Amino acid sequence: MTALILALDVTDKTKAIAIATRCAPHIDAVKVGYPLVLSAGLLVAEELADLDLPLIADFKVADIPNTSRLIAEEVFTSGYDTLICQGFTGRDSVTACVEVAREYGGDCFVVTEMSHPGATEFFHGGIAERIAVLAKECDADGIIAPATRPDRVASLKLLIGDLKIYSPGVGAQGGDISAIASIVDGIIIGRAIYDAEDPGEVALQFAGIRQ
Ligand code: OMP
Repeated sequence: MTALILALDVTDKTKAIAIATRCAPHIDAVKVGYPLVLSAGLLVAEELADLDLPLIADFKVADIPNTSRLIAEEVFTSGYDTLICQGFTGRDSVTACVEVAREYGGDCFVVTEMSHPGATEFFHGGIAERIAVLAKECDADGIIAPATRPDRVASLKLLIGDLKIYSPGVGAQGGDISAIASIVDGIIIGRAIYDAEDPGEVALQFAGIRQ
């Protein structure tokens, strides 16, 4: 079954935890990124641990190998299960993230092509394809690919063998879950759930559609 991943981009920690708690029965993982961590700290992971769901740290790490390694170590020692890094930084930086993930028994996902309109400016023209191949060669666990462009996800999928695909862009960015759910391993959804009047109910609805 395709995983439903809540993007918890909520900067009020109390509200974030309340939303995640309401959604927890209907989701398979929680993704935390800069919005929540910059307001609540990296150790918000400890407070989310009670949910008993995998925690994904979305820092889209994009630095030199040494800095990427240091960031990855902080992430995994703080209780996160998966790290998201950018792939355009090249083989050595991606390898640094994957190696740290392995050291801690975690996973590393590599962004191949982003979901927003501006992403076509630089990711198209063969770059996303090269990053997808790189992710596979670096032994990453999966790629991030855009639900806003299901045809692109299908193309990238042909290049990655058994690597997984997590796909953001459903809902607020215009992507349709039913167009993408059957070809990816996880759907990442933020605003459509956390901005809803009843986030738990909306998470339940998405959980029903993605099957
Ligand atoms: P919503 O647009 O609110 O559903 O949130 C999408 C989530 O996925 C946000 O946390 C984004 O930062 C993240 N994301 C994208 O939207 N597009 C990408 O290309 C990559 C990511 C990501 O790596 O998760």
